[in-house]
Amino acid sequence: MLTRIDHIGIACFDLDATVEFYRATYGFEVFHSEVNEDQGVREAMLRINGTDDGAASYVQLLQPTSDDSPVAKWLARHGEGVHHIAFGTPDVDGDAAAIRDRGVRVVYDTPRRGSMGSRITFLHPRDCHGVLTELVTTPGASAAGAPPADPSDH
Ligand code: V0V
Ligand code: CO
Repeated sequence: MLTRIDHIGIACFDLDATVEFYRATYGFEVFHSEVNEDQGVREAMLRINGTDDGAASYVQLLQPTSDDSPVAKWLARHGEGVHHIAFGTPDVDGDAAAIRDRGVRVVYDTPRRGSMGSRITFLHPRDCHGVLTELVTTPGASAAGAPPADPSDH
């Protein structure tokens, strides 16, 4: 099941200015950034810490790329702020199916492509006490814990 917080997604109007705020205020650097046209976002992942399954926790800053995207709709209604929380799991397909069986609406029939080649799906906020909730499986993350260090590193 869900093993950790993968990221907190934050909607912003100006990605570069928001990245600079996080850098100047907290010292967080951009670990990865990409445009995801399917999701209608330009995003930056700020890496906060490593975790024991070999993945990490991030702040995900999101600027919409189109006016009809979920993040644009959210910004128009609420302004900037926390948009979603994402839990990490080694098995997004299995967990989404199990959660759907408990009566929570899962937004996609099949997980879609997320940041850094991950597979993601979302749970409807109206079924989750007002929180848009994402499930994410990071490629290479392991249910059994982090893989042993590569001996060639020594
Ligand atoms: C909408 N609602 C939210 C919300 N967005 N509540 C809490 N947090 C949010 N972020 C509420 C809204 O207040 C309404 O509540 C209701 O849901 C319907 O809202 P709507 O504006 O009419 O929106 P819909 O129905 O068109 O779409 C809502 C859903 C949509 C959740 C289906 O936002 C969606 O598909 N989200 C998943 C995709 C996404 O958000 N992508 C951007 C992040 P009332 O008024 O009815 O009570 S991309 C990402 O995270 C990536 C790439 C990654 O992590 O790798
Ligand atoms: Co996300």
